[in-house]
Amino acid sequence: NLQIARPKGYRVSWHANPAVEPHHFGQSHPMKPWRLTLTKQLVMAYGMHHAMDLYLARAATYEEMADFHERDYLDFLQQIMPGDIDKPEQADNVVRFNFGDDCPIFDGLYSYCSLYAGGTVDAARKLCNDQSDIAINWSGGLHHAKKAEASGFCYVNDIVLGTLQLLRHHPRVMYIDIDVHHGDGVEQAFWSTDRVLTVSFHKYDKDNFFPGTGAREDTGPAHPLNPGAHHAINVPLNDGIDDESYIALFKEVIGACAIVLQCGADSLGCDRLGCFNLNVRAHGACVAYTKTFGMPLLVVGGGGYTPRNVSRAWAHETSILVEADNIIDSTIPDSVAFRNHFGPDFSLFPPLSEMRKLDNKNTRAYLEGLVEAVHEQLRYIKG
Ligand code: V1S
Ligand code: CA
Ligand code: ZN
Repeated sequence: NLQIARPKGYRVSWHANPAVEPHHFGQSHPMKPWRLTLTKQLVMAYGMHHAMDLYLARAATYEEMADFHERDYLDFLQQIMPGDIDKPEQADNVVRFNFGDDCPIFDGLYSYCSLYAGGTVDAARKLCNDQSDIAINWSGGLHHAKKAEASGFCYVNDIVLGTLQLLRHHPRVMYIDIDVHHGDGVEQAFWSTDRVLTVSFHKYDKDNFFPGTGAREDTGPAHPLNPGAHHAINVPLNDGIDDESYIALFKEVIGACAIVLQCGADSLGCDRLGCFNLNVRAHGACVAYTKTFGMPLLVVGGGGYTPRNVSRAWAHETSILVEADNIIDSTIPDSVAFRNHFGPDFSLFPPLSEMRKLDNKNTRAYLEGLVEAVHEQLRYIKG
């Protein structure tokens, strides 16, 4: 078994609770918490757990979640049971809080939410107490949840809760979102403050791709007296964006001072819901670039609907964060549990961009226009 030396430069912490993993959204639902089991198995088979401090995540308390969420909503989340959804007395709240096919009510829902949220709050606190430099919670990253509304497989917005913790110690936080979907819940939560700069890269098609928000011109409330003006950066993309143009775009847009990085793996090629064409290494290159800033870094998961590739990406990204990416073998270890999921190639880096070739509908001129527009916007912020 490979022994990985603890990185000298950075202290990396891993925040997880295995009780998140057995939850089921339903047979046909694309969100599979089991992908976290697969990720953990890969990370352990590579021996990366030796290079991190491992913490069992606590459940976030009701009061912690009420830092962002309305109590009415949390009360509903806490008491609703799977059989209740069709009860007439619950109908108003089910509609008001947006439960249904995307956000089903399943067994243990409140426990699932409080555990993934607790992981991100714990991770943020470790950074604030200077007990960690890079804190990872792959079960978090649920960026669509609103103050009093579930949305897009997300119920509690752990990213907002983690960011609120960071704001207690850091004057400013930068939020970067490489999930294929727009990070609307985080953007909306910090829409009116200049202390959080949100940046989301996503597929944008107002009428045909969830959630339909995140146009380039949506940059924060326009009023000159509002401090949040210009503090939302949206990078709307078309289908099939490839490694080279995505990495170049990411580097052009992201400057210094990154803190919260959402690593939704549905921007990989061959994702069940996503429509980009990225390989595991390119997704990881965005993580590696963000790490070069040397700022305290909170890393969370997010989307990702082809579990074998989600776990490949998040294991690879863990190796980048613990500085073991040059040491580990690209062949998946024989010892990994569920190894059959990684066949026939058993590689950490299968050629995803070749396996379901999508036309790259992002022309060079379109991407250059995006970079220019973002740089123009940043001039307002850098002041
Ligand atoms: N794309 C997509 C998609 N697929 C589903 C879905 C499919 C089968 C099911 F049994 C249940 C749901 N829902 C959607 C999207 C939501 C995507 C959320 C992404 C989350 C994240 O990766 O960003 C972060 C974890 N919902 C929709 O497109 C809405 C509908 C418009 C179509 C699907 N039906 C089920 C609801 C309404
Ligand atoms: Ca995104
Ligand atoms: Zn997504």
